[in-house]
Amino acid sequence: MYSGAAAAAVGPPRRDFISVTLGPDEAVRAGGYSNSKAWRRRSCWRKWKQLSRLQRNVILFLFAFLAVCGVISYASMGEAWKSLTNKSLDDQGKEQEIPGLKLANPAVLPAPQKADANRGDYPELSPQKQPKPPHVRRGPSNLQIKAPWRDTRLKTQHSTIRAVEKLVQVDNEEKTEKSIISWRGAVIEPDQSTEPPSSKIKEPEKPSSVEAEDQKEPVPINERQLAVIEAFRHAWRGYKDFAWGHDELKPLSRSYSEWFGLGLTLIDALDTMWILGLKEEFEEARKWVANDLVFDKNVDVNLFESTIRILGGLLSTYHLSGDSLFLEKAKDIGNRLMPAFKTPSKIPYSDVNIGRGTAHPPRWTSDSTVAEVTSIQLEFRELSRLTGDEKFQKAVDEVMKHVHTLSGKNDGLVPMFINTNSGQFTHLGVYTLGARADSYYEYLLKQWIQGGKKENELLEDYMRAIEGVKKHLLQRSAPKKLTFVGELAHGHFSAKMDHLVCFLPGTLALGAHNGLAADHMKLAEALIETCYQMYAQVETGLSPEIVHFNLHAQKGHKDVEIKPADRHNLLRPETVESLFYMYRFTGDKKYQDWGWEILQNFNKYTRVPTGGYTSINNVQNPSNPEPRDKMESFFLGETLKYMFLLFSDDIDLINLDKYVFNTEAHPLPIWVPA
Ligand code: DMJ
Repeated sequence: MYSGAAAAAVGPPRRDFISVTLGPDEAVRAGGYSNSKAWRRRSCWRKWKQLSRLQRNVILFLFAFLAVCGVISYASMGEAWKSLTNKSLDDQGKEQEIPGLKLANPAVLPAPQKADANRGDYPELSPQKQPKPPHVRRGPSNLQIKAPWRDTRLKTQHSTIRAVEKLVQVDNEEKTEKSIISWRGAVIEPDQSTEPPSSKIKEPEKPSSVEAEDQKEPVPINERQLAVIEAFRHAWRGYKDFAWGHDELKPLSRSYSEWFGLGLTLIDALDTMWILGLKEEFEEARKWVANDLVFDKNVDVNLFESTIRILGGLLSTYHLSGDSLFLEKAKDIGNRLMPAFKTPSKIPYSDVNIGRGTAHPPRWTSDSTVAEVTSIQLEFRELSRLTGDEKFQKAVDEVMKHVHTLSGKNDGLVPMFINTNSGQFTHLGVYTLGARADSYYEYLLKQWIQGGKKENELLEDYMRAIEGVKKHLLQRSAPKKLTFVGELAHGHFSAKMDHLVCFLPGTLALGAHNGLAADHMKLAEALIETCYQMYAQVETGLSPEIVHFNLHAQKGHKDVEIKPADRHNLLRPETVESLFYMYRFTGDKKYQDWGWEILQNFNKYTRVPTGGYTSINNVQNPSNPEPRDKMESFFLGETLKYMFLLFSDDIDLINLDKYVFNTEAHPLPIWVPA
């Protein structure tokens, strides 16, 4: 190899060689070799200078040409690389493609390192790191309901109302955490599920409409619903301030009364808070249930009341929230109520000591009330389905089977009492759809619906009973010709109707919705008009406990007469309950308007400024309705819940093809939803 250094050492090869002063490395050069960069640069420059102008130009041209070629080929290689990459991604997509099913999102494969880096930067977005409170377990997926306040349209309205603020908050939360299915402090992940522990008992199937329903636009909360929320919060404030953890609020004396000593109002109100979207209140109440609700108490409770309010309330709250705390508590109270069934006839006693595990009838009799022993079935059957323990369902089914076979009915109408020793009806000959018999009829239909419309005996008994009502108890009043349900006592018709009977239009409508005779709906329409008139014809616009209808027109008399002993109002739910069903099934706005009037009258005559609502003694005296100083737990459990649902246009807010309400307005799942 030739080098300038070597040439310099051996003598000038070219004619214009110029001798130069050597630098510090002469000694090396004298020895022959140096690899210093400066030396190499200088040597190259000398060589370049030695070239002719032509040679230099040719070389420069070649360099320029190569540079241009390089740029062009780089650009075209980039394109080729890109299309190659895309092609391979497309190919990956095709591999995943199933005939007839198009991938919603084309495969995009970010550089793995980058993805990892992202996870590191934003740990809260990492799916593995979703916070998961330990108490939360999700109920059956088909039974989760959405919070009713999701709609973003509400963001601009009613900014002063906290319910709406919550709505916005929750809506925002949902935007960031897509895996959350439900709200309320409970982060619920789609992969969590609560399986009934045993398959011995029927399980609900996932309704096919669930996915579609999940994608529906949420229905905004309207003004009337907001008014219900406001009323609830006012009632709750009174309870919280003066009766927290006790059974009922006494809003005037700002204290409380105890019945079972089990926080009845709080438990009855749990699922209402859920449905109304009152997150904070719900969480507070949940804490009380977790820390303070103890059933191991030496206390006598009424089997029916504690089943429909406590067991029913806990079960429905479990289904809505998916929070296993409520199921655990439901199991506890369910087990403690079981001694009631240890009777000679298996017809349960009315009272149970839940601490001691003993049961007994009332002191004065060994009879139980027919409505009571036949209106605990929805709850105990559901408890069996959830726990896999058949004993609950067996006990209550036995009661129904027994009552099915009993003599003493009148065209399907049952007497009011049943003896726990003999298992026979007592006090024969008196038939009513009011107190002591009412929910027997309601639960015939609802059990049939709950069980997937298969239990024919229940349907038979229900259909026969409605025929009995038509035959023996229906009459028309004067002057307005209102259809009403009276009573029959030893062959004598009485034009007396309890407000309690106003559950019937709703139940009839529910039956018609489930395919029963169309004339049931006609009857429902007539009866709900009557129930409304029981409010509208009264001075305060609130119904008394009992009315008597005029059968003959008399000058200056309305259809509705009220006896002094019956003119109290306990904030009962039955009429608004039926209004809710009627509106759901007909869409006729007049039912909402009637309910709205009732709510306004509750606000006018029963609202206590310091918190809470009170029962009143005299619905006929607007200037002094005589407050009774008691807020029944069903005002929060039922009345306000049905009001809220009545004013809603969202049929999926407790969809009646998926849920059946117990007689205390606690929704329980239909096992085989339509
Ligand atoms: C509630 O406890 C229940 O609705 C029951 O069936 C009847 N009485 C009250 C409400 O009025």
